Amino acid sequence: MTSIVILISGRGSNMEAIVHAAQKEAWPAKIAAVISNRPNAGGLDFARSQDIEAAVLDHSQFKDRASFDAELIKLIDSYSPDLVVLAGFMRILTGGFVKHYAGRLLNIHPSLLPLFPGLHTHEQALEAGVKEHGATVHFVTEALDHGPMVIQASVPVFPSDTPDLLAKRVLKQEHVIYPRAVRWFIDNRLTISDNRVLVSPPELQMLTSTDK
Ligand code: NHR
Ligand code: GAR
Repeated sequence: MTSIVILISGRGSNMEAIVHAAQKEAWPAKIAAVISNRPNAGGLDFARSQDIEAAVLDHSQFKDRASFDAELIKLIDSYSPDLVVLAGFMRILTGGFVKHYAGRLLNIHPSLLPLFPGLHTHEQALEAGVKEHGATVHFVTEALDHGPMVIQASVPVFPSDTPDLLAKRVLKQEHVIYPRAVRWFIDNRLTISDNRVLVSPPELQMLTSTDK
């Protein structure tokens, strides 16, 4: 049984997609806890409704990033996870934290990395005038949004798009690729070699959506 801890900051729809996939496909995994750095994150209620332990560690109560991360490690490790999943978690993590979970820490970023790291990716994409955009699941390393990529999904960008419309189109694909990536991890199908992630047996690591 793989033990998973999911970190959120808000709505938690990616967390929900993972929980639903785990139930539907009867994963040999247990979501041991959902932890939010924001006390009022909507995703906490969903976790509780599924009888998943929901915990809060409010970053604003800590004097610096290092002390928050140290306490977060303690809290996460009390659930002995094999995998830690960042699902809309909005705090940059220190090198110490990232090292502690090396090879077992995943994030989903709403862009086709290495394009548009950081925040406000949909605005960045519209500003740049790209004709496709998307999302990336990657292993987390200290360099923000630069870890080895597990799977990506692309969506078209239309002239009539707004950041909100584009975000919705991307989010729908996030809910496809994040559960898939976590499932690959659970099934021991991922290896990192030379900063690249291989899936074995091979499967497409790039999905192309043509949704409006
Ligand atoms: N930490 C490390 N070391 N490496 C990564 O790749 C990380 C990470 C922490 C979070 C998610 C990431 C994203 O997918 C992530 C990847 C937050 C910020 C940010 O600037 C940037 C990227 C990501 C998450 N956060 C502000 C901060 O000062 C706070 C913003 C807020 O609270 O709204 O931490 O995009
Ligand atoms: C998602 O689009 C996720 O990719 C993005 O925030 C949204 C969270 O939605 N993550 C980041 O921007 C990380 N900086 P959710 O809470 O409904 O999963």
